[in-house]
Amino acid sequence: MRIDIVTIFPEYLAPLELSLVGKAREADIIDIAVHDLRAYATDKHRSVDDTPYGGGPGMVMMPEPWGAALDDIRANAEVDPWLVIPTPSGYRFDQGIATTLATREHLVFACGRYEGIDARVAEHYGARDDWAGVLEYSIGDYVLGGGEAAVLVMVEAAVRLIPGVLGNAESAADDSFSKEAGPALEGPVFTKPPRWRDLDVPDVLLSGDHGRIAAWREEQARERTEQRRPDLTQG
Ligand code: JEW
Repeated sequence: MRIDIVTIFPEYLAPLELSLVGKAREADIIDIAVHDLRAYATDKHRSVDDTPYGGGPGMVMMPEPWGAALDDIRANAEVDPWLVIPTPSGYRFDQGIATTLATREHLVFACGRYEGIDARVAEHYGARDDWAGVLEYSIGDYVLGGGEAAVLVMVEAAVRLIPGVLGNAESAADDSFSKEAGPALEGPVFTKPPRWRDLDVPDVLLSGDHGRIAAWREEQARERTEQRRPDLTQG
C-alpha cells in the first residue's frame, strides 16, 4: 500500500515512524510520504488560507495549493488513488471503514486546518476519472484543530489490518469491533503477578478450565458493554 499525506505540519506525522506503522514501513509493506502543502503555495508568503466567502469567523484553505499538491501526487502514482479528507462533517469512521481502506492500493490524506478546505477541492477530485473517489470521514463527535490527529488514527486503524503487519494474525480478529467478535467491548485483562497491592487476579483465570474461562470472559464483556456502550447492545 502507498500512502501520501498532505499537511502544513509535516512534523505532526512523525509518530508514523514508530511502532506498528513504522515497522510496516521498514518491512516495505507500506510506503508513506508526507508532503508540505506550503511547498505548493505560489505567493511570497506561501499563503494557504484566505477569508471565507459569505463572511464569518476564521479562514478557509485555498483550493490552488491543494490542486497543485494533489495533481503532483497523482502524476507520480501508479493507480487511481482514493482521496481521504478528515472533517467533523464527514461520515463516521469505524472499524468497517478501516477494513475497506486496508484493501486499497493507494490512499492520499488531505489534512485541513483553519475552518476547513474550500469545498470545490472535494467536488473536483470526486469528478476526476484518474482518482478512485473522495471520502470525507469524522473520527468522532469532538472538534479537532485540524486533520492531522485524525489521519494518525485512520492510518493506524487501517495499516494494522493489512496482511503481514500484525505478528499474530488472530489478534485483529479478537479485538473489540472486529467482525468475528461482533461490536462489543472486551473485558478486563490480567498478567503476573497473581497478587499485586492486595489485588488478586480472578481465580477462574488461574483454574486452567478453558470452558469456564471463556464463559467468564463473555459475561465480563457483556456487562461492560451494557454499562459503557448500551448503544452497541442489540436487545
Ligand atoms: C477535523 C479536519 C480541519 C475531525 C473530527 N474542518 C473544520 C473545522 C474545524 C473546526 C471547527 C469547524 C470546522 C477544524 N478543522 C478540522 C477538524 C478534521 C479539520 C480543520 C475534525 N473532529 N474534528 N472528528
